[in-house]
Amino acid sequence: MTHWTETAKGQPRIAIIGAGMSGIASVVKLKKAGYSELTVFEKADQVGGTWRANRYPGLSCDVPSHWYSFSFNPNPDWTHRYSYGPEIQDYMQATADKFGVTPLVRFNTGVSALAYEASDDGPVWHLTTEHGDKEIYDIVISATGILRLPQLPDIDGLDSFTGTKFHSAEWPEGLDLSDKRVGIIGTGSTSCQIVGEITDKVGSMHVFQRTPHWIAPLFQRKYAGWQKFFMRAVPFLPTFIYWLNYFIFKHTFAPATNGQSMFWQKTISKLCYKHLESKVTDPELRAKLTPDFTPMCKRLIFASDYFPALQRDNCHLITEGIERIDGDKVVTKDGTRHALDVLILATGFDSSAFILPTSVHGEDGKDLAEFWGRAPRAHRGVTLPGFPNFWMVEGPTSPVGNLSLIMISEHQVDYIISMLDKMRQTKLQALAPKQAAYEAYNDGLAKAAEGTVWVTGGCDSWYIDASGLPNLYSHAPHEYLLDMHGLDLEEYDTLPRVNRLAAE
Ligand code: N01
Repeated sequence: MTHWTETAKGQPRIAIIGAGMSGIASVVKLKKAGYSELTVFEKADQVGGTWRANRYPGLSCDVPSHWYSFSFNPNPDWTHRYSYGPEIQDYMQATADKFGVTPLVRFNTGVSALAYEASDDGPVWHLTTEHGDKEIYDIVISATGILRLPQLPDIDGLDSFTGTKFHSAEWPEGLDLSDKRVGIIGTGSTSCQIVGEITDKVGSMHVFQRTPHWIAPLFQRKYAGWQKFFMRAVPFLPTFIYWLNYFIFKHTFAPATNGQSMFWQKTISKLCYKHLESKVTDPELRAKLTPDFTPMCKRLIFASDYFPALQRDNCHLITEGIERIDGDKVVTKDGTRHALDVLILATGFDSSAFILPTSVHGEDGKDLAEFWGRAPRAHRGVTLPGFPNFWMVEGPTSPVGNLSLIMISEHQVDYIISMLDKMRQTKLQALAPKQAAYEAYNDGLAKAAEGTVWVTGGCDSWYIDASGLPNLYSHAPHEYLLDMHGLDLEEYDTLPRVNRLAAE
């Protein structure tokens, strides 16, 4: 069989795993670049990824709406400066429909295994679905997202809780919380959104805090009709706002986190201190809510309704630490037994999973889970040594602080397209980064990480993996965007075409 790079049409068979924001961006951009043999595998029955899965009350995005948008589908009709979850999910669905993504998606079809084979006809990936179907692809793009697998706390007796218990990402449909005694474990971004939204609607709210987090105010506002009118009427206004948000982030928040600007680190820190001081008047409560690490060390929370909710008469902040769960009670280390009807586990996600636990085997059977261990890395966040033609969107070290993940995904897809174009032009059959290039890239990130607030700030967070370093991009954000537009083939092994074609 002729390899796709040697045919006139030059169409690789591309499997994309996941129909969330990265999967949608992949399809739209690949189609635009002329790649049409696309199949998307989605384990659920809808597109949307994280915005489909998370349905908890108060779900919203703390990245501004006009920036948390696809560059190819600006939305003048966003109703709020920071969008709520259902509106983002509608936007994901509408984008997938408008750009012809939906018909390419195989819903309710998770991928259970991927195996690379360097056959005589050219390298291929064997893909096995959860239903046992086996298919062959030239290229596999993992677009499975980062925070996908719920992380449950290791608490004695958790399984035997006799009330209703669930992780925040598995919110039961139609759950009625009125008059209920509700407990929530965790005080990260998710918990703050839930607590801010439901406390005035429940019987009593019990917030179990292990570590206080810094919280900056969220300057939320609803867009007026005239603002939406201008967004629609003035060409490129949403695009201008998109880039303006990036510009502001690049010159304020980014240097505050990556250690390049003490001025911005102090300024944002002051904002957090002031928010706490002005919104929490009781000194005892304020002391309990004051972290002992530098703001932004853990992912900074943006929320304006959390502190007011905590100070309602029906809300209790519990800081004694959980000892065990006994029947319908959470027992804290001071011996107090907190009786609850509902227990919400807002305890975060496994941030080291990425595509795992899907079995992925590369060259010579190289096992991705073993290769990664608990500290996954990739070359430029996208490619992996020993895994030719297996590429990731939102792979390891992809997040650039609080930069819009949609923006990052789009640039990574551009990088993927540049690899495909190069393969087509030069008739390369497979690309995988050289081990040395991969190591040099990640050594550079590790070195830069030493000066970031994620490391120097004195906290533990989901950013930090088993390597003891953040699984984030630690240089300045514009460097990453530039990286994604400067494919350097010197960093890559071009296998195995070298052998086969050279022999011909
Ligand atoms: O999870 P988290 P999240 N006993 O890992 C606590 C994104 N997001 O779901 O701090 C007791 O931040 C844990 O305590 P500690 C965003 O990137 C974005 O809230 O480790 N407590 C912590 O308080 C965010 O960062 C938006 O001491 C336990 C909490 O659980 C990421 O998702 C909105 C415990 C987990 O916090 C994850 O946020 C929402 C235990 N055994 C989320 N185990 C946007 O707006 C854990 N905890 C875009």
